[in-house]
Amino acid sequence: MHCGINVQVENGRLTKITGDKSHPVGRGKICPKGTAALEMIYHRDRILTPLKRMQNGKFEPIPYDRAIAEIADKISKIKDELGARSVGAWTGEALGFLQQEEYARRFIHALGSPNYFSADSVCYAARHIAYHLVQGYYPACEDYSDSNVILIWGANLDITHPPFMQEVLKGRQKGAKIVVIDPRKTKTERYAEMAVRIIPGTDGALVWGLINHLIQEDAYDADFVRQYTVGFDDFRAYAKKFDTAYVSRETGVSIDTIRQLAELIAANVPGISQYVGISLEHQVNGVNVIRAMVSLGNICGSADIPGGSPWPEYPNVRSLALYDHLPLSDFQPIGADRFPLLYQFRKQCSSLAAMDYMLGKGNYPLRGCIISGANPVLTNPNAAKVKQALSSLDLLVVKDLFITETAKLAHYIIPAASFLERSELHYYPYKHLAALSRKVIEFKGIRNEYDFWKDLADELGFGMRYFPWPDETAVNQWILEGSGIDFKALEKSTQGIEYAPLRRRKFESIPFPTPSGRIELTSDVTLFRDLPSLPEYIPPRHHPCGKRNLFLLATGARSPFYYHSRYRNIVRFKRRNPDPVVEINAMDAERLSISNDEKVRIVSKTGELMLSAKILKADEVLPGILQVGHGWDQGNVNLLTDDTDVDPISGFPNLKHVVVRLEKIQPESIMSG
Ligand SMILES: Nc1nc2c(c(=O)[nH]1)N[C@H]1C(S)=C(S)[C@@H](COP(=O)(O)OP(=O)(O)OC[C@H]3O[C@@H](n4cnc5c(=O)[nH]c(N)nc54)[C@H](O)[C@@H]3O)O[C@H]1N2
Ligand SMILES: Nc1nc2c(c(=O)[nH]1)N[C@H]1C(S)=C(S)[C@@H](COP(=O)(O)OP(=O)(O)OC[C@H]3O[C@@H](n4cnc5c(=O)[nH]c(N)nc54)[C@H](O)[C@@H]3O)O[C@H]1N2
Ligand SMILES: [Mo]
Repeated sequence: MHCGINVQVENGRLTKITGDKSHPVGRGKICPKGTAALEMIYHRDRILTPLKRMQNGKFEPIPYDRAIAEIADKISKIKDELGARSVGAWTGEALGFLQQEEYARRFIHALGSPNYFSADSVCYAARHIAYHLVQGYYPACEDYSDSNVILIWGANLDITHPPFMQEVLKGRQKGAKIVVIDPRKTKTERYAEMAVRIIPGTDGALVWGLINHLIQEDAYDADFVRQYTVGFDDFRAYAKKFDTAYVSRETGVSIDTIRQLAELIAANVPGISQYVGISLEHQVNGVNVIRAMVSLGNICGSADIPGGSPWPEYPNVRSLALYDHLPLSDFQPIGADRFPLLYQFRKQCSSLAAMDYMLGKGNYPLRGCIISGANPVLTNPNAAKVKQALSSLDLLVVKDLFITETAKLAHYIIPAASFLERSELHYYPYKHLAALSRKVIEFKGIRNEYDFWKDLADELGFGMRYFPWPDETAVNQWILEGSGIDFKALEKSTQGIEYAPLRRRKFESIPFPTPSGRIELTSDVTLFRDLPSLPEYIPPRHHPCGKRNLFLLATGARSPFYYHSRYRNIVRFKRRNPDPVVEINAMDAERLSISNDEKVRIVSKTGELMLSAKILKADEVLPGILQVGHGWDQGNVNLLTDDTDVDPISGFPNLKHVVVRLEKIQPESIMSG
């Protein structure tokens, strides 16, 4: 979350990490994972030398230079035989979404391949597309501290985004009402005025119901809508379908609660802010549901006002990516045919489609892949297929701190440098701040991300042209050149530098950054193939909810101690959170005579998994819903998720309403009981 931290280094070794009270993000608070970075960085399992998988399947150490030479050689072979696009690069959540990922994008384009993948195929890109379609920007952190009502949709900010939660709590202190919409009780709910338990996958119906109420009651901001939006007539006509009775049937939320929520919003227009969590992206209707949510905020008139949804301005910095010079769009970026918006808006190839290309089911073969900072065997849907696809490659390189489930499939494992072993630029667009994090330690022989891509590029003969900078400091200076942000000042500043003053109500003087220059309640379909002009709600195909032993499985609710598959090797965390469990409502457990800690089997269309049951109180989760966290190597929930059940616009997988059967391990005991 880019929280400000202070690190103490003694004789070249980190000794302490504390929150930096002067830093505008986090203000000195850090989560358990912040201090645990020490244990992660000096962990005895950390890989300190490159490894090569031998014919007998065992990994042997190999000198770094030799590893780079062999990898470059294999890349060249694939390129000569099949073309550069048969090689891809993939970066994960551990590297963030700016500078570090741009090295990989730059490298793969310089090689001549359009195929860059990242965790973006399952995170963030869907909301990026949705927000940009409606208003042309993504606010990240809405102006919670000055809001009247804060709607938190399918997110657990208290655990997942502590800096944003601080803003929410500031708002609450000033009287803001917090509403949490979630099928389960969360830590964030402690602060909520209203907790709305919703059937996963049905948020779209609730949003439209709220929109309908606001319009029917004339409680929306009609002046703003008239002056600054397009498509309102169609939007209003469509909203009429969502009467309270229908919405209640669809979402499982009572008519009273829907009314109460609608009235709360109506009474507090325009000071409405929202947080749209990952759960919305992991629905098969994700982009459109989020478009509807963004539209709800906009008809309230909350765009770019204090207490609403700010329109951030970005610094005018240089991009390391080569899309302007080497677009390579004619080379069929993987997934761009099926999910053109994913490519158009985020320049992302679909990592789900990549698996098909690896398995020979794409338009051309993908035979080589370099993965850094990701662990897709545990984090991408349909884990069995991911494993099979990655194992089938001619070249798989994994750069990581540890031998992960993904690294085990690699031909070469390259040791990674952690975030404290690099220097990089950070931007906080909602605060208009730029900051520089410093390299504070070094492990002999371990190359950071920039050095690694540069080394490979040098070996392949395009280093001089595309990676000319001797080190990351030179890269940082180049990125900032001409931006007005002074590198020297940034180096000295611990709190970041404001790159532009915060301004509000910019739409009064400049058009919104959409094709029409207005908020687009409907999108111009001719621009976007396959996109309904209205953000329509398509009910998820199944509502089994508690019928016999059929359930909807939501996956991936975050734990405070883990970050996806990371930190599982931190002993004190493992002790508190030792095993994956399946959460189940007490009434369902009783109905199926399942007791706490009992091992049960979960079966989906894709696979099956045995886990211990954790029974939640009847009011802590809706009946008919199961929840399992992701990132466990033993008990990988992505064995159950389906890579073909996707949002047709973003290509994102359904990870939040997977239909499953729950079975007792000995079925005869159910029959006799
Ligand atoms: N500690 C920790 N923090 C993290 C991460 C981590 O792994 N660990 N990961 C980071 C990343 S990459 C991300 S993307 C964010 C995610 O952060 P958030 O968006 O806050 O996601 P979660 O914490 O998983 O919370 C999702 C909530 O949605 C609920 N939910 C499930 N299905 C539905 C549904 O259909 N509708 C609604 N309304 N709710 C639903 C779940 O019960 C759960 O409580 O967290 C980031 N922060
Ligand atoms: N079922 C289900 N699956 C999900 C989700 C869900 O909710 N449900 N959430 C999805 C989401 S939102 C996301 S963002 C993805 C995340 O998916 P991934 O990006 O695959 O995330 P991680 O498991 O955190 O993998 C990060 C890897 O990088 C390594 N690493 C740590 N620091 C560094 C570094 O500095 N350099 C390098 N090179 N490596 C480093 C870690 O050891 C770890 O192996 O998971 C997705 N998967
Ligand atoms: Mo994510």
